[in-house]
Amino acid sequence: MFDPRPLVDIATAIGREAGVLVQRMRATAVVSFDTKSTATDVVTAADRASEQLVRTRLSELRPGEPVLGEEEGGEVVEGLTWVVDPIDGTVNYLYGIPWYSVSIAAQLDGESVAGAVVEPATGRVWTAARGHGAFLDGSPLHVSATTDLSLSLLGYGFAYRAERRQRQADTWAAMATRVRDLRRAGAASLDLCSVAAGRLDAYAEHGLGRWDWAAGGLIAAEAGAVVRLPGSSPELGEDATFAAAPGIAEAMHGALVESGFGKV
Ligand code: LIP
Repeated sequence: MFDPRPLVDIATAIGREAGVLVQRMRATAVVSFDTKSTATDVVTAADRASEQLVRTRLSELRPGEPVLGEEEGGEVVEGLTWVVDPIDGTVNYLYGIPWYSVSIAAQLDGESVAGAVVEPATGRVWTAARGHGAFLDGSPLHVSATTDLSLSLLGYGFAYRAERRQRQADTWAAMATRVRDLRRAGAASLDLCSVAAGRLDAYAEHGLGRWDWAAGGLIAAEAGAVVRLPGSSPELGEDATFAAAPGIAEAMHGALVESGFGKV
């Protein structure tokens, strides 16, 4: 019987090493950056250094297994693939906002079976192995018990392209009167972990990379969340990521659709 838990240990150990590196780079040098899809879509030297470290360590500990990373690319193949976001929440990192992560997941035939989301700024580590629960620093995680949409806290995000951001803003404006409040924290992996911990009751965003949701989506699901990954919920949009506490998942899904979320 396949046991994914040793893969969590590897993701955690390497994620911690990469976390130390990006913290040191943040503390000792001006954060240099380039841009990618738009002027606001940045990549720092630390993103690149972190991914290089993760790739090197995976080649040592898991020789021959493919890696898909945000900065150097790759592809998901049959069998095991490591999926890496070297710094998730790069804009937060650039501004010195301590809400970013190193996210490492192991996927089997494209489905996450193990994941670790490391918070370099605090040392906290979120983990999950498929079928074995989700944890924050070893303590079990459970989603919130909320059942009232109007009292729920909804996390969300924006794309980098301005024309899509306006449509997304219209959706969030429509949702603002249907939930308790909204939060835009800037790191998808940690937004998904926040749902797992009951710090958010739901989270939704379009346009994430596999590396953004690969570990956090598993952690949220293993903590009891209803999780819809890109391609699984056409009503929310082909590139939508959705996670919600089960008590409000259906109502939140419906409110998002009514607010135009599926058409942004
Ligand atoms: C970020 C996500 C965030 C999203 C940003 C960006 P990155 O990932 O974590 O949720 O809103 O646009 O995609 O680029 O920092 O790895």
